[in-house]
Amino acid sequence: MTFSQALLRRPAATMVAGITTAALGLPDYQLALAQHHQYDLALQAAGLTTTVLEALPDFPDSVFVEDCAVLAGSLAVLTRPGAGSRRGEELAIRAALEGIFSQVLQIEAPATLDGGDICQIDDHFLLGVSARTDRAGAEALAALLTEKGFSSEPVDITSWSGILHLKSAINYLGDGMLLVDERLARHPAIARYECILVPQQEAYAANSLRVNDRVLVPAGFSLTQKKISQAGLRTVSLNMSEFQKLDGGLSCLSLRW
Ligand code: CIR
Repeated sequence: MTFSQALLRRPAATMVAGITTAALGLPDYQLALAQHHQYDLALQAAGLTTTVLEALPDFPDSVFVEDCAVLAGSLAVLTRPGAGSRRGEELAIRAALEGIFSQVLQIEAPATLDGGDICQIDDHFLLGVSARTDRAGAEALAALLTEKGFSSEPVDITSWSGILHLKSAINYLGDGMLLVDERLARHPAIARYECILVPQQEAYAANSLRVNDRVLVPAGFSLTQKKISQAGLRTVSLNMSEFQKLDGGLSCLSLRW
């Protein structure tokens, strides 16, 4: 898939109050701003035009825009985030998508869905069912995707402890290759692809991001970076420490199309 655009949101100073399960301490806001800027530049270097929306101080986790929408061709689906404190972020992104996508639909209450649970593999979507995305949310999205000619299947991750979203553990690298947390490699929805396994001590790096001719990899995960390079893909490493403190990874910081 070739990407030409990305939508980001500037971190808010309130991000220090974001939801987290990581015991890595509070994020340093100034460092987060600098890392966010480097991320923006990395997308631009990969050929994307980026739009950075204003910070939303009322929503500490709003920098993780990926969770607010799912993009599929000319369709944008606003999500209904599973965490109560994040509900409303999706409405703040609507205007930015309406000018671009011919159809902007919405996951309706009481279903919940986070974009981080949705992994697109060419014309097929894996729909993570998690603590954030419920079955009704996955089914509602599946129905909208079917109408647009995409196939999908649910992947229940509720029994996999320590994995927030499906894409915390599985990301598509293009050319039929999945980057997968090694603990999940045997899942039937995953095992049918060529998998690059991420060792458990580098689990955070399973959220690396293919953008056009390169893969963005979080800095400090050399085993995973080497495996991706050995698969013939160019890697670019980015420091993500302040977002990792909030359980957020490279894919979470943008919507791409
Ligand atoms: C949250 O718990 O919702 C945020 N602190 C992190 C969201 C990360 N988003 C993603 O994986 N797509």
